[in-house]
Amino acid sequence: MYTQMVDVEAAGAAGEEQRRFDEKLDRGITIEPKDWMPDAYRKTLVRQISQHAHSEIVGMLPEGNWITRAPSLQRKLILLAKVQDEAGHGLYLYSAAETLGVSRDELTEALLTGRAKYSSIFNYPTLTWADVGAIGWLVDGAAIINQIPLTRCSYGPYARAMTRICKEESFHQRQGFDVMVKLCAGTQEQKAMAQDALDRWWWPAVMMFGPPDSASPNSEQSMHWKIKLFSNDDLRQRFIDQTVPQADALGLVIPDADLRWNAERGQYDFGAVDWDEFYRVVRGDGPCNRDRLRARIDAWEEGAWVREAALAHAEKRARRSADATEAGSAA
Ligand code: BYC
Repeated sequence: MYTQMVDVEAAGAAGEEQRRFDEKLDRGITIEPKDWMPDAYRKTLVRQISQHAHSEIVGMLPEGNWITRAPSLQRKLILLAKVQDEAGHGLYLYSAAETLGVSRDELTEALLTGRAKYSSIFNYPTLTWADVGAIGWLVDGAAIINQIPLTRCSYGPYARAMTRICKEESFHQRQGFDVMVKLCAGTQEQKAMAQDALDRWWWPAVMMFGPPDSASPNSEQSMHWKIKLFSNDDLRQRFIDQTVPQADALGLVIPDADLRWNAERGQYDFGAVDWDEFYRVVRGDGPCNRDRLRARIDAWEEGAWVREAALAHAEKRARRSADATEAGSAA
């Protein structure tokens, strides 16, 4: 009898919390770390934000491959700055995930043991300098389209991290486009290199937005919670509509025979995406999955002494400051 009464009360309290949470979502008030939130909302955010953080960190690798081979000092400086920005994005995002009660070590372990996902796009190789241009233009272009709505997502720390990230992403995209402009205005060989990079990066960039809405298990709930504001297919269409005129301006051909303007819809129609390839890459069987993971594991292992030294230093400072406080209060 008593137990039952307690249950009803608890359910009533939870119902009240849920009602306040729903009201905040309705009124566009952000949810903050100490606010009550449904467990599933918290879990979804940890999943998405950590996958996003891992993508930034793994995303440093394909372009990092070209830092030592950039064609000029200026290009090298720009690329260094971009890759450093990506490390910073990873850090903002890991910090946002930590506000949900997971530790950085747990997240890192999930990445290094292959349990966590990261964006499929970073499992493709960067074979020529033009790939650096194509990544900035297409991959960062796709990232901006996906991430601008996230600046208005319902979870405050994620939304605020995204505001800062998006500002830097727009610089990244412009640097990529600028590389493509230069190559396309160069020799025939340079232009062919730019076309080859577009041929290889186009479809993986189209896939970045995730599976079609009809096969996206998380979309409906995430849109209800206002984590996602637009569906995968809507954002994919936006990316294609924005990018086709840019390819035209460069004088490059998008590798899709079915791509054409649909005046009735006011959007481009495009060909079938090879979703088998997408799932293969997401499952770990892309051209570079093993290399990417190996590089992250090596970096983690080689960085162990830095983490140990930083921890020892922090402990020493904490001990000294505690000793000083004790001495002060004894005096
Ligand atoms: N790759 O139900 P869905 C960057 C997974 S960083 C791998 O639609 P959701 C940059 C998905 O996780 C770019 N996996 O999921 C960095 C889910 O698996 P689980 C990263 C993918 O979450 C450096 C399953 O498929 N951007 O731009 O509702 C240099 C079903 O999908 C992918 C972000 O992370 C994929 N492409 O929607 C340059 C943005 N797509 O977890 C550039 C934030 C889907 O159920 N994330 N999956 O096992 C998002 O906006 C959403 O998480 C997604 C997927 C649109 C990506």
